[in-house]
Amino acid sequence: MHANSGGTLSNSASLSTTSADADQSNNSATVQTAVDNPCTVPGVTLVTDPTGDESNQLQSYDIQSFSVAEPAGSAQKLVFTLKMASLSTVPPSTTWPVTFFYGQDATGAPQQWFVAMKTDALGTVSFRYGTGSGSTNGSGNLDAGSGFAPDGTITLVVSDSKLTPASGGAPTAGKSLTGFLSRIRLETQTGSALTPDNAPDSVAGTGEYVLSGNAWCSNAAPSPALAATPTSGLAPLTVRFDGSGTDADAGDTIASYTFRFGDGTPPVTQSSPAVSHPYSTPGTYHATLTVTDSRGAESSNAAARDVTVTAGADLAVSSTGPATAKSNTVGTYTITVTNKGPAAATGVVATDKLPLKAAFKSVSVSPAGTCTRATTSNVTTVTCKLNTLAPSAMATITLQAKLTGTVGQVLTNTASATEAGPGDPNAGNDTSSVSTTVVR
Ligand SMILES: [Ca+2]
Ligand SMILES: [Ca+2]
Ligand SMILES: [Ca+2]
Ligand SMILES: [Ca+2]
Repeated sequence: MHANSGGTLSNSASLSTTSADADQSNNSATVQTAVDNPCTVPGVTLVTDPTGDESNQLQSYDIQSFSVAEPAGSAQKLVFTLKMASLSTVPPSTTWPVTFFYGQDATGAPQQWFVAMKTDALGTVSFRYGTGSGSTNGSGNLDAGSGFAPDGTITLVVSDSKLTPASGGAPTAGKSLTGFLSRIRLETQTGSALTPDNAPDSVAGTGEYVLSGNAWCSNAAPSPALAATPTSGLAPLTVRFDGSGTDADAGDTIASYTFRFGDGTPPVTQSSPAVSHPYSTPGTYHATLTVTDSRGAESSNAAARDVTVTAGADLAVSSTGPATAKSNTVGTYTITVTNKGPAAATGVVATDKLPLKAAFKSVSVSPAGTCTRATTSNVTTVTCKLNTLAPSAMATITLQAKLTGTVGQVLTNTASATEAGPGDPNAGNDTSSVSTTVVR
């Protein structure tokens, strides 16, 4: 489990049955897991230890706990916090270490390391690191920021690079430190020491810490990206918005996407990156996307797309004609083309395909229009230019043709309309047919 905000995670399981269950009080269980935050000192608690278990009854030797953190920043470093009962007095000739294993030594054996506060015989305080258990003075000084406080808090800051073993390279994100142990060491004479308190008491190293890397704790705000398809069209226009190009940054995911459509409708916040939104009214809309990443950072800017919705002109065609006709009689078809708007339609053309073998007789248009006709393979097509139709305007075409056929044959006349602009948002009403049955 990995979290950069401390707290408690709950996992609940429950069961149910379709048959009778007399006692439902024992059908669920919850496990709570405390989550330490490696980003904020003291960070992840590695070991806790009883109070008052130090052999010499001095609070300066009484370990309470120790922890590790990797605070946000570009510098790769570990911050250990060793909490003693008190350090209101700081005794001389003492080592307060945290030891652990990382990498391998020159023989291939696990490499033990220590980070420690030390006092010499005069009580001078130093902060040191090195290989081994802390019985030596080690390799060098710990980093700036190391120190102690009278309340017993010892802070030990070590650059990851100082923990470079003979084999394995310095610790980096994803690698583990293991076998944590602290044995307070009171030098009594050269080569021997008392260890008044140990944590764990068993003096067996314990635990594992997987490095997050300090950069992980420096959570960058996510950068939203928004695609829109289409970005223009006739009303009503349904636009699909897609934020899946959003960059959460390394090791992070996007927890929520908030879409604002720019048309006064409520924002939509969801965990998935795509949403479709209908625009019913012509206009230009500024749609935006903001996001929140899985570590709680909100985008500092919004990704945006402008959507242009234009008014269309919905032409509707209807037609009437004889339901029945005797062969070699003249039938009359009435075709109406209505512009249901909302915009004016330009370049309107109505086309009427007469039944097979029907012989064209006459055509007229009200209020105005010019018609031509052509015959191919015994089918005559009449084409009428109706020019511009204002919203709600209607044109009526009256067509006469001599109908021929055998008794029982069904003759079909089909009328349709097109426009040059601005576009017809509804193709379903652009065509109309009439069937005529030939009778005796
Ligand atoms: Ca203790
Ligand atoms: Ca102890
Ligand atoms: Ca992020
Ligand atoms: Ca239409």
